Amino acid sequence: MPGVDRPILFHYPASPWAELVRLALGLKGLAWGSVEVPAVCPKPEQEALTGGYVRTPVLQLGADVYCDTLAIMDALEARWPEPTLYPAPLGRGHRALALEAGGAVFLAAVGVALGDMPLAGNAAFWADRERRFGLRFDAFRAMVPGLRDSFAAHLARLEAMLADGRPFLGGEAPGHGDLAHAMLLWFAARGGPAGGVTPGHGRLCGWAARVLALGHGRPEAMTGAEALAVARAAAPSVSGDGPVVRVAQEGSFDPPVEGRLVDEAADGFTLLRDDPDLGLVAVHFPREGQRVEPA
Ligand SMILES: N[C@@H](CCC(=O)N[C@@H](CS)C(=O)NCC(=O)O)C(=O)O
Repeated sequence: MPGVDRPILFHYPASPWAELVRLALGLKGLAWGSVEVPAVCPKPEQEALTGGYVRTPVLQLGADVYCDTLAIMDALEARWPEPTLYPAPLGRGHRALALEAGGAVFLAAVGVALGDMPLAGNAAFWADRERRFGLRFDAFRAMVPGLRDSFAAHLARLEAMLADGRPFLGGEAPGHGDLAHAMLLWFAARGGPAGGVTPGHGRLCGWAARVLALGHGRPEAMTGAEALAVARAAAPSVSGDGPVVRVAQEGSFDPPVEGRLVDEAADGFTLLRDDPDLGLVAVHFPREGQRVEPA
């Protein structure tokens, strides 16, 4: 059963941020446990594991849980350093590219991907996104033409970055930044065959194909209950004591995760939760995008 030696991913097939992690698992050639969760709340097993973090994806290694792709990439890189997600010459600079993919251009990709998605038949999805992120169907639909233009401008920028014939955004090898931007194109293609890519984007198509060809490694289906059993049987990688805090995400109304702040580093921090069912669980977050408040 996957555990500390095999990562477990909570995800759903259509999730673009999960696609970023699936590609990282492909780049590293890993076998992993695949727990499929719904695209809308509730997500009982994921909530039980994280203490309330319900965004997608989440990575589990034993009794350690990584929320947000930035924390997930660091965990994969620390445990399986080769092949690296941060190849030279950019190295950790790949993170800046990845952060750009999570900024305004992400909503532009959502506009291309979901711009024609009707309310009828998708009411539960739109209600979830309005309640949790304030994304109202009507307001979103009004933004779609502008979002499509923004995404086209972004594609032109990527094409320019590849103009010297480099195979990947940072040079000869793919890294975190490539996965993040290719995930945007992968998602945008949901909205139509080409996802805004035109024949004028000569280099972009080849680059996206090379990144997506990394594949997903070797997923093995498992249930949420099996993943919880792995956490129950394992001990977290960190221990100690610290102040009780609550962590929520900027731009979302999802409930906060509460725990003792036991570890802080430049790129992220860790809460330890003493869970009545699972025992001690360490929940790791990146710095970016998190609001930390005293409980
Ligand atoms: N900054 C987060 C963004 C994650 C995110 O926005 N994920 C979307 C799905 S792709 C999400 O959580 N949507 C609501 C949901 O899946 O419940 C990360 O890097 O993981």
